[in-house]
Amino acid sequence: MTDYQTILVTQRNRVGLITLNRPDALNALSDALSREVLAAAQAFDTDPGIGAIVITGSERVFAAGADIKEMAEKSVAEMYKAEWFSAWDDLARVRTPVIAAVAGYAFGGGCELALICDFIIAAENAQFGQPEISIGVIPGMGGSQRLTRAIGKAKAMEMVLTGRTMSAIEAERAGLVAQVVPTADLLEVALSTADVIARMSKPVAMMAKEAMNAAFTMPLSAGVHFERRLFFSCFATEDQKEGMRAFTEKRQPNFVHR
Ligand code: CO8
Repeated sequence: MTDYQTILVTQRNRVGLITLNRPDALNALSDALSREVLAAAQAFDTDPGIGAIVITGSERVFAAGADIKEMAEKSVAEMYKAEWFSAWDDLARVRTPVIAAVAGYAFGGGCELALICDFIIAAENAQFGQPEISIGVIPGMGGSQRLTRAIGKAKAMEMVLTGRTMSAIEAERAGLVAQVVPTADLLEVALSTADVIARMSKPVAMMAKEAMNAAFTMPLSAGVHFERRLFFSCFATEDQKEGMRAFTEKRQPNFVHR
């Protein structure tokens, strides 16, 4: 596999695992890290042997935000010309399902990275926050939009304006995370959940993800129409035939991911 400096990349069965690995900087999202995460995710996305991706950090920290030291002295022109952090926009375009497995701090860009993923599984020690305002900026990786869609205006506005932290329990109650698990079990639960997804038909899982994401960009009638077209498209796959045949023959389907 490619030699990465800021992440670790492994594979278990049909699941690709990306581990943020800048322990000395609490996994701060540097420019290099953002490019490496994108490269690894895109490589998994086009790998027929991969059906789901997990992005995680360490037990102490998912990511403590964008790299403040790297950003601090940048000019507008520098950031504008480089379209700073556009790699994260490209990560949102990865079509394979992506799970964020979050333990410890998920602050600023760390929280926003988790929100870019399709859903979040949190450890009991996870803490979410958008503290950018306390260092004189605002969320810049989609937090103002995705956090608001995830948990509604009241809590999102409170978090972004005060910079306060949200515990894993509150995050589950608010609908920010799919489930909270004991910290020691986080990775295993995330990988097992990803494994369930990865055993499904990959093109159909991609279509499901695409249809779900349309809910965030389309009005209801257009979204329902879009879903119906994708539903019909499932019938062009070998896996739809296999899935429905397996049901009638009372056996497990053997998907070929085509
Ligand atoms: N960037 C760079 N370095 C960091 C960051 C960071 N975000 N967070 C921690 N570090 C470094 C510290 O500087 C320290 O390094 P050193 O040992 O060299 O001094 C090391 O990691 C350990 O950190 P602490 O000593 O602070 O550890 P604590 O356990 O005391 O505190 C905290 C942990 C509470 C997480 C604390 O580190 C903290 O508050 N970090 C910053 C959190 C923050 O403000 N995040 C938001 C950053 S801004 C952002 O994410 C905007 C995203 C949008 C960008 C879009 C651009 C287009």
